[in-house]
Amino acid sequence: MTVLIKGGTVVNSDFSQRADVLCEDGVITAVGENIDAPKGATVVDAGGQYVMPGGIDPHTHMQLPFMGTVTTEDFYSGTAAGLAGGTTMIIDFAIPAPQQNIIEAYQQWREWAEKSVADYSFHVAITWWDDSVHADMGTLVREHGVNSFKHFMAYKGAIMADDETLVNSFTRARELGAIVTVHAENGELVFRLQQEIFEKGITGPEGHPLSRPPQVEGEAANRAIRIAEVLNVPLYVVHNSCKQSLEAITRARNEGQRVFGEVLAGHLLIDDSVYLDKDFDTAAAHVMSPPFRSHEHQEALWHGLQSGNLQTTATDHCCFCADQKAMGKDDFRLIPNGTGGVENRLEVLWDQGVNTGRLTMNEFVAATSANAAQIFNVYPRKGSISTGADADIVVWDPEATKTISAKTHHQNVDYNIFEGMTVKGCASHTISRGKVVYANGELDVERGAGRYVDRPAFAPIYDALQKQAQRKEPVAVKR
Ligand code: URQ
Ligand code: ZN
Ligand code: ZN
Repeated sequence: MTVLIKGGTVVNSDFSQRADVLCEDGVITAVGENIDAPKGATVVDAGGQYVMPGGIDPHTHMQLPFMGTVTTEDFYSGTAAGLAGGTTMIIDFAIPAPQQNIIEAYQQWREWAEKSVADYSFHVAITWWDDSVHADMGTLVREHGVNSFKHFMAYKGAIMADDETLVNSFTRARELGAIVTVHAENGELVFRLQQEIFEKGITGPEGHPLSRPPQVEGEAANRAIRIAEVLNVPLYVVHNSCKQSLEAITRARNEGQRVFGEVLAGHLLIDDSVYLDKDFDTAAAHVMSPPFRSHEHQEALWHGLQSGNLQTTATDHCCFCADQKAMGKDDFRLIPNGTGGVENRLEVLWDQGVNTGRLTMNEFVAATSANAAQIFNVYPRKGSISTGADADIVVWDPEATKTISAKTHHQNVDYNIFEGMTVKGCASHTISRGKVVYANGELDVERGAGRYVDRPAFAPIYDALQKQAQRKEPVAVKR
């Protein structure tokens, strides 16, 4: 399969250039002016458009069993919806139940993901601890291309990792040259506040944000940062929603600690007024954790992206339909937590980020693709328009407009948190592994065409430092 993308402007995270892009057998083989189309090539006219690395969404939950039900989006429909919005890779989560063998869980998710139509990878959650978890983390790094381990500091009584688990897992990750990631909310405080609020008689969705105030997130983010600092392991904080967690990350980064922050498209654009909607379905559709916050936090999060203290954007695509959300009709604690967005992330961030001047196009590429590729160690294979990179590309029409709606989206869910938003700038073509899979509003995907992406560990700093101690000479540890 040969595709020539002609007449566009290539936009990478670090530079832009007028250039054609030639893709052969799934790989970018040439980037430059006036490339002639080889015989039989598919030619995409990118005149007046931008040619960017396909989006990488580092935080999704396709067909996740959670809170007594399963998300409605599976790996086939979810990766297809991503392609319709210019996202060509997701990093999802294998989440073992407590006491479940972590490799068994990883294999289960690998099986579920075989139907994907775009590339995917997995963070593996550490939800419990014993010697087998210690050993299996090593197997996952060495034999399965896992370089990131997730820890939910919330969800007490389910998948919450206590401090002992955090310390054990963070220590092990450092030995293996892996990065640790956290869902930063203090699960004990959430549990207590949920009880108090429910017992006061607040049972509707409006109780959800009241039980998870920003302070609860700021405390957990800072705790994870301090533990990572003492144990000398790189840390990635997922779905920062508030000033408090951003301040904790900013302080650590200013002191040279290797901490990264993610922000969701939803948390940048949507505020907590959604929980006051009198319609249960509308309010419940927005129940996710951390919750949407008051407007002051959105501005702070944009500043976090602009300042470089937040590096990536994601969606935390975790979809439940109205009948599932209704499980919490009389008790907000039972509303399955999660919202969608994998199809809309790039277009809403372009509209509210680039069109408003908050972000340059290059910063947009960094925040939607390149930074995630670098942090999770798949750059420049992913996240770059360059010779030798995978041909995962989005052709972006800055003049095209669309109005987002659940009535027309490709996501398998009956609600869209960006419902009614009109955006200017969206994908006209998406190329996945060198094939045109989305063009002019139509998907042309193949079940199972997506591939699992191995993510190599970083230099096992600990081993290097151990050897250095024995050799008494400086060690140049490649990151
Ligand atoms: O916490 C998460 O990231 C998963 C369980 C999705 N749900 C959510 O509310 N964020
Ligand atoms: Zn989370
Ligand atoms: Zn999540």
